[in-house]
Amino acid sequence: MLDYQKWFPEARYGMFIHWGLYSLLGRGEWVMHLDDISPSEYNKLASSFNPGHFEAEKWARLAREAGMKYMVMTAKHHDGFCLFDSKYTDFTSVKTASGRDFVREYVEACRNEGLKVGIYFSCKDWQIPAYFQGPEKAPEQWAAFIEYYGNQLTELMTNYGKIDILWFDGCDQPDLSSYPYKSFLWNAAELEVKIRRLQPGILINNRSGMHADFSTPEQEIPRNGPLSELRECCLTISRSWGYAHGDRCRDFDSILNELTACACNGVNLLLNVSPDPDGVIPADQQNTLLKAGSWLKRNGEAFYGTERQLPPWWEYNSCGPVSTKGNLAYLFVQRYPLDGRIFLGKFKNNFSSACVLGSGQRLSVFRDGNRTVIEGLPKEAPDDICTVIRLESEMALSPWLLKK
Ligand code: H79
Repeated sequence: MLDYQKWFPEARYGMFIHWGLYSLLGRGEWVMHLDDISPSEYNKLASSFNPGHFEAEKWARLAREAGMKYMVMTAKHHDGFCLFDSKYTDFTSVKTASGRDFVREYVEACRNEGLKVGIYFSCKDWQIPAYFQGPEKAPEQWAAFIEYYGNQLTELMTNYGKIDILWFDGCDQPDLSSYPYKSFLWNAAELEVKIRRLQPGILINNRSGMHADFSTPEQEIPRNGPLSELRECCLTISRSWGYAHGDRCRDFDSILNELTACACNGVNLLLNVSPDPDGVIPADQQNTLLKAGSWLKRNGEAFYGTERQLPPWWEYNSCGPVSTKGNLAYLFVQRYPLDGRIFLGKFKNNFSSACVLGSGQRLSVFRDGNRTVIEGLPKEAPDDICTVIRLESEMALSPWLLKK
């Protein structure tokens, strides 16, 4: 890991926000494509996109209270509507009904709350005919499209102060969806030099053909892959990314499972919320996030900055999975023992001490042949959501120290 990347696994948890013109229709962010709405019809939405209750500060405060350390907002999604001021198009929130630069309000709110700032930018743009024609059928128009998109990136990288993450998406083209030279298609090499010059230390995801700082598995937590790679899994808190009527939020337990799985696998979690057209994050989404936040306040040490030192099957202990950090192991007790005893049959390490994370209550830990035994847990689980036990080992917890 390079120095400038080190904050990322420490931060571990971010808020993804899908919000734009499509939010008005309440059928997700792909509605223009899925409902086959023409640009001339779709673009009329801009005249009623004027959220009365948009307060970026509220989003950022919620993210902080939820235990998140960074945010990523859709500056432009596939529909091409820009939530920032652009010289190169009128199809922006600044030049339509609201007259507001939502990206500016958002970056300021992030900084006020001490959160790192991420910008999502879609290469795909359904407003631009050349995008559909592609570079082979319409080379000149494609070149102009690439210039347009490059200019907008320059605006985003210049006009909003320090940006910590650039999150590309949709960098494909209908006829060339399996085109092997993505970086050539999107002029990535040249743009990357410009972006990294304008924003030294920025992290760029792996979806544009640019040199990637981290990979971005979507809707799944990776259990394998190289130990050294920085990874961030993006998940929706409901079914949809963009706001959808009647889309119920997942319950807190399922989010807790994702948090622990990310901790155990050393993967960042970018959890998506879907503000309504008025700019309000639905109440059920807020509740789930805040519940997770209060659990993380007590147990965050087992989550932030953990490393994947253990093989994936390490998630299977009789009481629950384990995350690790240096010579520390954190046991997520999903199945709380009736008799106050826990057995671990897979570690070769000797543990020198054990305690309940959160309360600090000491537990006894000893070796019984090949297994580790933890004793002295109270009858009632100390944490009503999920108790975590902190184990200190004499040496680093590496896979080669495990029993086969
Ligand atoms: O921004 C979110 C998605 O809109 C975007 N990436 C995340 C972060 C994305 N773009 N493309 N894809 C995901 C893959 C394409 C999925 C599709 Fe579909 C399957 C497009 C149409 C069918 C998913 C399901 C989108 C609409 C229905």
